[in-house]
Amino acid sequence: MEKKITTLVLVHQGEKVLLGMKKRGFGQGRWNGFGGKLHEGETIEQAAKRETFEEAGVQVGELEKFGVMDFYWKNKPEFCVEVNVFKVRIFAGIPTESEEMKPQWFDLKEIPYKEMWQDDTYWMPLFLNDKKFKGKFIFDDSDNILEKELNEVKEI
Ligand code: 8OG
Repeated sequence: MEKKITTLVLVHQGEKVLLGMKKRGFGQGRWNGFGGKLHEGETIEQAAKRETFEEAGVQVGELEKFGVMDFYWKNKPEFCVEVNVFKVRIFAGIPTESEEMKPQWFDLKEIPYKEMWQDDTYWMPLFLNDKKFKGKFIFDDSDNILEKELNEVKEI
């Protein structure tokens, strides 16, 4: 099994959440939090902070871990992406466009789910209500969900 460990950081302040339009690579054309793969020797938290700075130009304070999910593709059974989801409430700097991401604030009532990964529709409401979760999703070749498992948990 080839497992890709990744991070995902969402800045959530009151009625707003900061998302970025992914301009290139995996997930291109979708709004998402900030994050990516770990560099050698990095912890998951270090990678989450580094990626958020590189992609959105903001330095984040405390990271709160909210979720862990495993993603599989039916036609690629030996490959798995683990996404570690963090919430950040405090940051320094001004969200700035990078080569990879174009950041934008969204009102919680106007989250662009149609332009996001399908699974976000399921876990984002838990996340925005401060609920922790674990999940597993299986996609087809077009990234449509074939199977899902999502559970709220007390501790992550
Ligand atoms: O480094 P790379 O561009 O491969 O990082 C991929 C980013 O996309 C990383 O932050 C994790 C995130 N991501 C997935 N799958 C999903 C998903 O299904 N939903 C969301 N919201 N983010 C995802 O890799």
